[in-house]
Parts: sequence; C-alpha cells; structure tokens
Amino acid sequence: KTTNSADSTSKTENLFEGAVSQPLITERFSADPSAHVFDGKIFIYPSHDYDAGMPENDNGDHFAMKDYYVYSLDSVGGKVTDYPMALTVEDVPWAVSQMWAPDIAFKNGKYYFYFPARDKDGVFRIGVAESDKPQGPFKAETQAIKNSFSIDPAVFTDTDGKSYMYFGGIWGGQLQKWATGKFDAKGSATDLEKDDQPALSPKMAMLAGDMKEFAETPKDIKILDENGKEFLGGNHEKRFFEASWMHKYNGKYYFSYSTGDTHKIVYATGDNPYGPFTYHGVILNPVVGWTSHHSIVEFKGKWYLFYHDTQVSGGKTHLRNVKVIELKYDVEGKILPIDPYGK
Ligand code: FUB
Repeated sequence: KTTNSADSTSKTENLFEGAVSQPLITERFSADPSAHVFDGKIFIYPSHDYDAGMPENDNGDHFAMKDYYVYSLDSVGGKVTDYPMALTVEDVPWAVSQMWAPDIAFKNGKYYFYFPARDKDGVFRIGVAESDKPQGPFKAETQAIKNSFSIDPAVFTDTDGKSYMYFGGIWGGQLQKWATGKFDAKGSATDLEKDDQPALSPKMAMLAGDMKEFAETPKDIKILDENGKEFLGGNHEKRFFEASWMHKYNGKYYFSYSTGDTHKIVYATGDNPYGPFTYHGVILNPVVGWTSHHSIVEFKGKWYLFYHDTQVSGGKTHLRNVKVIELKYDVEGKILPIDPYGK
C-alpha cells in the first residue's frame, strides 16, 4: 500500500504553467484539506498528521490523528495564519481514535465542524462540533450523528440554503463492512471483493435545519460511465474509494473523489445534489504518497484545488503537507487535469 505513486504519474494533455506548488503549512504535518471562504479569507480545515509509531497497514492504523488545527489565508500565496488547537479527541465523549478528514459548514450564524473518528468499538462514526468562529475552538456533541458511519464527511450548502453531507470510504474507511446496512466486524478489509459487480457507492444525506442530524436515511450516490452504467468493483481506475467533495459551477453539480489505490482525484457531474453523476475524468494525477484528498473552492473569481502530498516528510505516507493550485475549466465546463509536478 505504501508504494511511491509518483512513479505511475502519467502525462496530462492540458497542463498550464506554474503547476508545481509548494507546501502551505510547515508548522506541523497536515492533510485532507477542506477549504472554505469565510469573512473574505480562505479557511483550511485539514487532518493533523503525526507519527504515533503505528505500523503501516491497509487498515490505515498509522493514520492515528487525535486533534485538529485550522489555518487561514488572506490571499493565495500570502501569509498563512495558524490558530490554536480547534478540537481534540479528549473533548469528544464518543470518540476514541483516528480523527480523519474533516469539513465545516456555516449556518444559522454558527460554524459546524464535521469529523470522523473511531468509537470505543473501533467503528468509524461522524461527529459534529460547533463554534461562533470559523477557527474554533469547537464544542463537540456528546454523541456521534445518529445513523452516521464511515469517514470523510464533506458538507455542501446549495444556493437554496439546503445542506447535504457526502461521505464514505472503503478499506480502512469501513464502507464495505456496512454493505448489508449493519456493521459487520468480520466483513472484508478492502471492498466487496466482487470485481464483476457494481462498486460500492459513496453516501449522502440532507442535513436537518440544526445541522446536527441527518434529515433522511443516507442514500447511495450513483456514478455512471458515458453509457449510463455503474463502475464495477474491479475498475480501480475510476470507482469511488474515499475523499468526497461537492461543488457547483455554472449550475452543474461536480462530485469529486479519490480512486484510492490508483491514487487519482477524479470527478463526475450531475443536475442536482443527489445525482446520478456522470464520470468525466481526472482532476489530479497521483501525488507522492499513497493517499490523495482534496477540496475545490472559488475565491475572488478564481478556482483553487487544495490537496496534499508528502514532500515535507520525504515520502512518509502518513506525514503529509497541504498544497494549493489554481483549477481551470474549459468552455464546456470540463476541469483541466492537473499534474502535481508539472510533468
Ligand atoms: O487522513 C486519513 C485518511 O487518509 C482520510 O480520511 C482519507 O481521505 C485519506 O486521505
């Protein structure tokens, strides 16, 4: 699982100048950046990587994160502001370990911070914590969100004010263990192990008005190829693995995600927040390091891709650093693929 994926980087057709970007945050390791614009600044909500001395395995035990820090940028390329710790696992009654990729939403004058963690039974759930300020500190609810499971929450608020959570991840993210609707601790460690059957789908649910509960039972998101067919489990180049993100551009809904073991960020578009979504292609070629995780945000008329690689740690897959690069669309709204190293 820990091969250096830069070796498999392929050439992209639509490169633009200045593609190589530099680490944004060097105070501590950071990954899985969710970027949002609040109060005229870009706020970044990443995972806080550190070395817990855990062995690397396919379950992701070496991603043993236990707290979160928030950062902001007045401008892209400008100074990074680093805030005091925003949330620690010690202040979350239901959570025990593995504080993985978070996200945030602003509603009702409050900031709602969403994060996955394993509970006392080792099962990933998704929690919510609240603050009056975008940088926190956040106060966590005593219980995880009811009916939540798996990892990588991404919350999108549509122009009509409705908010939706997209989530899920296979392998260490445990989505495959929920295939029957109940958690099966003895279930597969990776995926459904049925390469000729439809792959596992990411999940989504509308959020309730108080932003602390699902307003509906989580649903599958359908990602279809150009012939309207779902990707099969064996299609590791295109099927969903983890790292959901939703953004809207020119009235279209862009659902993007990581292909995990093939290390790409790809996207699909649809006409509404529920999909189905039709696959279009790669946004980001493999970075150095096993995981890839991103967010997409508009700021002052330009679009940006926030992502991570392992440049600062010299390739340690669980010690990552956040980067940002401009993202561009063609006239038809297709995203121009980015090679992280400008190849
Ligand atoms: O950071 C831990 C996990 O690695 C995230 O939840 C995944 O998306 C992957 O980046």
